[in-house]
Amino acid sequence: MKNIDSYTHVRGESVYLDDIPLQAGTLFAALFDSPIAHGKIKSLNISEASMMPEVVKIFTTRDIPGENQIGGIIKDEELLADTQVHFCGMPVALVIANTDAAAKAAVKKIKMEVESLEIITDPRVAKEKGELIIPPRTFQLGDTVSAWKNCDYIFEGRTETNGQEHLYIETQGAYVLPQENGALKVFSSTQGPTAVQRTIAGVLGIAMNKVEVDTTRLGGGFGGKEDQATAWAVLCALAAHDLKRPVKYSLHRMEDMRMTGKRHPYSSDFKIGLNKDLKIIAYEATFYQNAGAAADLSPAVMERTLFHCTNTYFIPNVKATAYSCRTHLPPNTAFRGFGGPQGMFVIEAAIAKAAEHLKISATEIQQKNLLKSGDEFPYGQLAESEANECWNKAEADFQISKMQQDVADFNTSNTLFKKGIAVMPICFGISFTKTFMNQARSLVNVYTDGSVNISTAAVEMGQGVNTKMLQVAAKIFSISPGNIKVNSTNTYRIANTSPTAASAAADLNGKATALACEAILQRMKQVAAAELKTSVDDIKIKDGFVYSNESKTELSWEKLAMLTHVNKISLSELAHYTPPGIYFDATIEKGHPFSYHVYGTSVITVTVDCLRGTYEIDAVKVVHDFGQSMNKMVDIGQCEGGIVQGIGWMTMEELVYDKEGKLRSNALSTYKVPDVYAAPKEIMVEALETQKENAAIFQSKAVGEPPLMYGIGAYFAIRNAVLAFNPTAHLPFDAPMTPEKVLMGLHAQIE
Ligand code: MTE
Ligand code: LUZ
Ligand code: MOS
Repeated sequence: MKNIDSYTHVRGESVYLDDIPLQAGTLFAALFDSPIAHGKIKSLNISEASMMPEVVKIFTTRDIPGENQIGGIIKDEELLADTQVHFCGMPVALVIANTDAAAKAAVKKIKMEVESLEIITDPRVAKEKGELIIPPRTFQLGDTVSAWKNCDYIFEGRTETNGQEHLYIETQGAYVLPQENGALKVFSSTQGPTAVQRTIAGVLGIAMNKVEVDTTRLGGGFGGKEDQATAWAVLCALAAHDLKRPVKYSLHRMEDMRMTGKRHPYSSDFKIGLNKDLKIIAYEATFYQNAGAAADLSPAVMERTLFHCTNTYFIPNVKATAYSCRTHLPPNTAFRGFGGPQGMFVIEAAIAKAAEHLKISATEIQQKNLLKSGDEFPYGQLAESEANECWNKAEADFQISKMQQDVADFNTSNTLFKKGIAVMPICFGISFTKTFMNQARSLVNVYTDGSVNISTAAVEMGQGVNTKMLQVAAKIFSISPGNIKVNSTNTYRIANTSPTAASAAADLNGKATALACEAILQRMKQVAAAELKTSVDDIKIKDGFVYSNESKTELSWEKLAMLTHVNKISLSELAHYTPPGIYFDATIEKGHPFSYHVYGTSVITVTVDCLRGTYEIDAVKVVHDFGQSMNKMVDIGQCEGGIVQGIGWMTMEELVYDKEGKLRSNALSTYKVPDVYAAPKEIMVEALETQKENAAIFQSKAVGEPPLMYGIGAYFAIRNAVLAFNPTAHLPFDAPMTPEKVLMGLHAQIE
């Protein structure tokens, strides 16, 4: 089934936040944000700005009726700076004007004097100074201290992974309409409508039941709107509540890049020990997460780094410690993979280092240590592994060894161009690691004409979740998809929602939708049985008609809907779903946090131009564990997008903050994302054929985040190509592997 949005997307008819027709009297917002990363506010002068034509009001902390607080996990983030600024881009004053241009012009007239305080941008420095968001956490399995003795080889090293700009096509924004009795209707481009609702209530000091948040779809979120869509909606709500007029704020791209947090940069240390058979005996890692100036989702992101620190390998002795370090960057946030990719890069770097010193291919170490079913993760859960199945199918379908030989042959006969190859096996846990967040509700209404309306907590952001919700209802009711509509996500229809995140939206909301549909179907079957004078067990609905004892009747789905209503039986159901069997005890850091894991193996080949330092990604070939995909087009689209996004993070997207904490890569002229030319020449995604049971909706495993991590292979493929040119190249494990770094690496020697 095609993505149900494809028709309106192609025709430009899909409605995003900026497409909502404006009510008469709508006001526009703009922010004065801090130009300095850390300091005491000495004075804030808004008088000249207030006198500007068309300016209606300028809001500062003094105008906040409730709490000046937007922190989700920890209440450590002010909406508007009060006495201090903590990062460049921190909101300080909100200008409301009759036009967008007037609001922006007035911002330029605001003057702030700041007494500078020390600026920290490096997470290791923050850790040394005791600037931690939460106490450190350690995951442990076996005993590394005694295991080192049994290792024949031990390698140590350090890695850096940089942040990543989300670059959703639709920037952040919100539009708030005041309603009667002090209520607000909020249109927000958010992955988390409930977080927006709760935070508006807190900042305004009103009850959550007065805040209706509605989200039709996002032009991409990628985690950047899980938490960080909230501030803009709250600012609009603050003004709309006060002025009793509609208020809109849709960020300019440069404002968005400057003011919002990104994927967390990490600096990490590793120590890996292997025996003669290349079994990894012990692994230690220390992660320094650059959280930025406030917690945001950093504690949860840090936790997932620990969960994924051994990627898809079984290592009997592990000790991994993570620090969430407070710096003066914008608070960093969720980004596809949520700390997992950062953890996985480090173990892959450790394996690469071992392989390079042992003069073997990293694939030998990787393959020997893949998880088997029953192996224990460092957090206590036992694997139901597809790691070997994916690797073996990749070997069978793509002939990895032959590909490696072809690369070696090419490299012997070419001097200025070198090819590189790397294999990247992945394993990603599905569930929110905060166990209570794994719940969802779905409201299904069947109308008397047989048409169906579904509301869930899932937010459509291009990942196709609405299409999947529709498929669930179409399959259970056995009616035409054309008879079903999926509603916008709305906190008045579905309350207390988890954000659409953790790749879990289709599972959680799909299973809730399935429960709701089954309950309605059961009632309708009872009505049909009474009407046809047979037992419920003999009734089936197939392709829009009631079947009695396997034979088609005159009773259509539409007639049955009306008949059910006339019998005073409800055609609506609100169902609640929470996955069974997951728990985690943070006091011992053990449990069964994930419903299941998604596995896969990618093989990446690249060609490096050794004169220029430029490179091309030749091919990415993947065997991916879909379970049994309920929508191949959507799921392969998720793989392709994730792969390219992962390659971008690892190779070309270079986030640059200077020592003053100012973002230098603050526009698309200085921040390069993969375009169609930089994307791999070939992407091939093969499904691992398996009929095994799993906990996913219709056995169709979550697919949103895992494919991003295939992109990590691009880093190591390029590294291998550089080493083929210059075996003593100086190449620290410092991602992204930009053409500049490749060029320096190609021609520099290890000191
Ligand atoms: N795909 C598109 N097109 N746009 C997005 O913003 N976000 C990703 C992924 N795929 C995203 C996307 C992220 S970060 C997540 S967590 C999942 O989609 C969320 O949706 P799901 O739970 O329905 O997979
Ligand atoms: N968000 C979250 C996530 O709040 N908890 C998670 O475990 C998670 N995992 C991946 C992506 N977003
Ligand atoms: Mo995705 S990082 O869970 O929004």
